[in-house]
Amino acid sequence: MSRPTITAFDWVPPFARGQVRDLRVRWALEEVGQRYDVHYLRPGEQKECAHRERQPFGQVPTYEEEGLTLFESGAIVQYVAERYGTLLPDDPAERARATEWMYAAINSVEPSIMDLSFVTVFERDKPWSEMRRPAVEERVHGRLADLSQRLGDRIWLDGDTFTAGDLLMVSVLRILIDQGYVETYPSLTAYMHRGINRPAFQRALADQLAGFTGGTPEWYPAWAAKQKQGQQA
Ligand SMILES: N[C@@H](CCC(=O)N[C@@H](CS)C(=O)NCC(=O)O)C(=O)O
Repeated sequence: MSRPTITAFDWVPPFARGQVRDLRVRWALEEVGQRYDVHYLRPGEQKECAHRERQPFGQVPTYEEEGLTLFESGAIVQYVAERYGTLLPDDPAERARATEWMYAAINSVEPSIMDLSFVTVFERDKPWSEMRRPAVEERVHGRLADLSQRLGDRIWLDGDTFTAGDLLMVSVLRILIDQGYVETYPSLTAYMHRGINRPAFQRALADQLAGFTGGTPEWYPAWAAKQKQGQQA
């Protein structure tokens, strides 16, 4: 079988390095031991027609193998888990439980975390961001507290076995790493670090970081200066 190809960016701003969502796909492929190729996009290329054929919203990641093109990081991780085995249990009921954690990660936990990223990064210079921050932080803490409560003393979400549900949940929690949110919950912090200490994750992260070889786009210095102003205001 030929290797799958994923898409990733050849440049993102420094704060986003190690956070682009092709990382979860790379991690899943590393976990199952499948080598892959990367088709790098320069900034802006994601919105061109050729890439929108792969990803209707003009984003990364995508996944291609013979006769199949997929978008949405969660769907890709699920496909990799099902295709190659090892990241989802064979037993149908256990598999369904692991799958529910995949959806929980991207549907119940990630949205509030992304909301926080809009307030603290992407829309930091907007007048409404500081006003929204308390409510957004409260929602993030609500999710983290509930998740921490459910995790309890377990090693992984469903017990002793790492699954695609953990892979996505750790990926989502890690968006907040070292910002003091996850770190409020010791068991959740330990869980997140168990995930990111896995050799497969470390390989995936190193590969993503090594891929940022493109030149800085000319719009970036002005954008970064505006962001800095927003932070000082
Ligand atoms: N729900 C999508 C979100 C993908 C997404 O937000 N990708 C970002 C990078 S992490 C992107 O391509 N942003 C560039 C853009 O929207 O133009 C997924 O999980 O695959």
